[in-house]
Amino acid sequence: MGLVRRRKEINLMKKRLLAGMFATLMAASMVACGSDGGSTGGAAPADGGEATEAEGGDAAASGDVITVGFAQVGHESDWRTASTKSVQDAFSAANGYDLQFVDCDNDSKAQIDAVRQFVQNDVDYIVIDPIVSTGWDTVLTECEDAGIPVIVIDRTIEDSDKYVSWVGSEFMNEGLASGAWLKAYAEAKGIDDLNVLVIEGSNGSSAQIGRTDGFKKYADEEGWTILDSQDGNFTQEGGQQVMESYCKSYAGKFNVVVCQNDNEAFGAMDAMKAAGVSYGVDGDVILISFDACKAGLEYVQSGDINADFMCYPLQGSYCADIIKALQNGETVAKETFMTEPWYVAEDILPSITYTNNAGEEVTEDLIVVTDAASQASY
Ligand code: GYE
Repeated sequence: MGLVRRRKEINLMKKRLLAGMFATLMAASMVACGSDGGSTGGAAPADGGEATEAEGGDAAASGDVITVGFAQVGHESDWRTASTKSVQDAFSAANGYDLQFVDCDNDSKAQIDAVRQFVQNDVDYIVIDPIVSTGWDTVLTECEDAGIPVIVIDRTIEDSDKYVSWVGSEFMNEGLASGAWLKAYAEAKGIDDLNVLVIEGSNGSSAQIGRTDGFKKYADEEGWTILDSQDGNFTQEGGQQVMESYCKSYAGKFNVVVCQNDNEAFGAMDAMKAAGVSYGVDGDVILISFDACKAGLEYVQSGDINADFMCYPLQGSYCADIIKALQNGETVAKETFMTEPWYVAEDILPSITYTNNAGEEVTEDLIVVTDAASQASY
């Protein structure tokens, strides 16, 4: 018997048990709202445990379609478009999946509602890219009680561990990378006074938190001035709006702009151009970005963006591998980290050695962007 079918039977038993308990509570009366009693009273083990039992059987191979609910952040950036396509490709009908896809449009409440709807729909697995990193434990407990394994991709969840596995990036390292590069670059160019404007990603997302904290660590250590740091919501429009206001408030006072993703950098470039501020390799402002999507790397190649730190979005196949492993009763890693190269416009520093968030000293090559590099990106 396939794992999916077996889990569904266990779910049915759990549901009957919960329904029975609820009826008993109601009969015993005085219980105003019995839902909590039901969810905490179930004797069945968590489904994450069941998923790691050596059960064997591939649902797709045995003809069972595996239903996956995916609560995606939204559609704010090139990164996101690539992420969505990667998950849709991995969980295609041809691969034996029925994918229920919800674009949550950067609305945390809509995302929680989407997950609850997946539980109602009794999907086999739930995949979440969490818009914000907190506020998850209640709904993940509901998934666990329903016996549905949750896989988290990209951004992290900080206030619950009720998921089977996470696949994504170490955002703190991305922030540290940008600081380590700026330190070395400024030294190489003889620039000793750094006045920085930061355009942050969506506040409360782990991507924004890690990139902000990692860069700030260097800024604090090196005594750089961070003039301002505002939310650009990971969009081109947001980047442009924040930069327009920065150009007015800090005219002539800044020489570094850090955009926490490429789309914000595209908007910031438009705003600087309109305000007559020059940026990039031949400009007055050093422009740093994250993601290294194809369009971002083309701007590095043309010298408009000085450095771009890759965040790798093609996580769909990793996610499908996790589900296959669970189907086969194998144990899966709790965390899988993406590898993320650093891209630069100028050939002046071959590599940079820095201490990452795990306290390890690592040397990263700096890749000078060529046609091949930009065209190979997503
Ligand atoms: O950098 C940005 C997107 O969560 C890592 O979200 C992701 C970020 C990515 O909108 O472009």
